[in-house]
Amino acid sequence: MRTFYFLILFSICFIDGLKAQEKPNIVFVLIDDLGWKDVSYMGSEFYETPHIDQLASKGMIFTNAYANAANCAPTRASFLTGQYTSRHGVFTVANSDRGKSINRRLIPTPNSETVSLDKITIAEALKPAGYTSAAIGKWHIGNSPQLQGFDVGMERIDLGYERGHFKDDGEYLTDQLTDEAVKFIEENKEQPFFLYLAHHAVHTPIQAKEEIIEKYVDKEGVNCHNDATYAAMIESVDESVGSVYQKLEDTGLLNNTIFIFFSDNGGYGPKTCMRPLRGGKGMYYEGGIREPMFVVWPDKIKPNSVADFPVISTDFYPTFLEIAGVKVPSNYPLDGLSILPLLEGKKEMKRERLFWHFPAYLQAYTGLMEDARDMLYRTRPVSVIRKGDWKLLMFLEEWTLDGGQANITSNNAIELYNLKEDIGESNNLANVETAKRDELLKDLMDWQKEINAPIPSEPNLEYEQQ
Ligand SMILES: [Ca+2]
Repeated sequence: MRTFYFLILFSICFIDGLKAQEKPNIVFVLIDDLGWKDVSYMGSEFYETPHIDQLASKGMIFTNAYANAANCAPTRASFLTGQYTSRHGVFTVANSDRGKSINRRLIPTPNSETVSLDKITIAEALKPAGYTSAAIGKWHIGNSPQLQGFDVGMERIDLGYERGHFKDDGEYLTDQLTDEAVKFIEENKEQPFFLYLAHHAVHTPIQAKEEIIEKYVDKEGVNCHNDATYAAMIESVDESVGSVYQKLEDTGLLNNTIFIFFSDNGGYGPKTCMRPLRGGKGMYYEGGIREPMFVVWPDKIKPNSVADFPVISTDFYPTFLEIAGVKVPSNYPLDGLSILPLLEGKKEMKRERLFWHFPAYLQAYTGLMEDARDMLYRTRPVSVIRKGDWKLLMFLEEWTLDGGQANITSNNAIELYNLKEDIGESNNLANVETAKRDELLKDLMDWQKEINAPIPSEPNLEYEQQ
């Protein structure tokens, strides 16, 4: 009889253990401002990223992966909430009226710097499935990770960093965040976890470890990839990715962990470039929003696979829920789609369109400004759609103030590109492919209405009266 009870007890524990193990761990590594070509597997001949390259070859590389915005906070807000910017109101970083007032034709939409606590973050949504979550590194959306459902929140200020990547004692932020991530994996290896490791690298200030910088000082630059300190910063990120992955291997968690590598916006124009893509951080051309991305999941994803289908950072939320076997929270709209079909080898998903909405201004800086629409701003208020190979940008100053649809052939409000033939967005087809233009424009305006996207319409008197 006693043996019988032991057997039952043993079975229950065993089945419970299995259940826990069945839920895959999720590791999401987000780099700050890393450009589309800022890793060697994407073609850079100057930056060296051996760990990242090796990992990318073990999984699936995404060639058309997008951030939800061209700068930091909105992409992070969209990743964590699963929603497009119009739903959470974090459109940009800090104020939306950047640059000189006399150069702005519209009063932009006010920006929210905080994601409301009403939102159900991905950490909150994973909780019912038994996940322990950690947000380590850059947060940037107000409140704290703990108030938004994370069990562990470790921001740079908690590690003694005010600004910059070095502490007085010489400690380097990328390394310390890596140590925290490794510690979290060790402490949580017995139950399913979600680790969101958000590096502050390679955001300004551009600072790196001397011994790594030295390696690049005499190395010959290749076009716009030539800054030794920036390269050294990237190499420290590469070491971090290697260490985290090594920890998963050492703890035996590798086969049951999905590992994602991503960046929050395009590379920083003064230090790097995304050629052949046009533009960089802050612009809504491809260089500002297309990201290096790969996913490794040893038992599920074929090594050396490639996905060309367009995906976006709001897709991670439903992907994680599907992986964890959790239902979408009720009455909570999600704008993304699970990419699991792509990870399983399908070439397409049931989605035709991606959207962006940026009712704000980002001032110019030196670097890549030759790619901008004008020299004063990286971007002015703009709304964007990608559909198939086509991409349309609707510039809201001209659209709102210069006659919209009625003057569409002359007001220069619309740019249309065929990304398949013109990945550098150099040939505006708005007045050539007019049927395609009207089709995408209608889709975009229908979406703006549906999602209640704020369209700035009030003219800026300071501009008008100059
Ligand atoms: Ca960023």
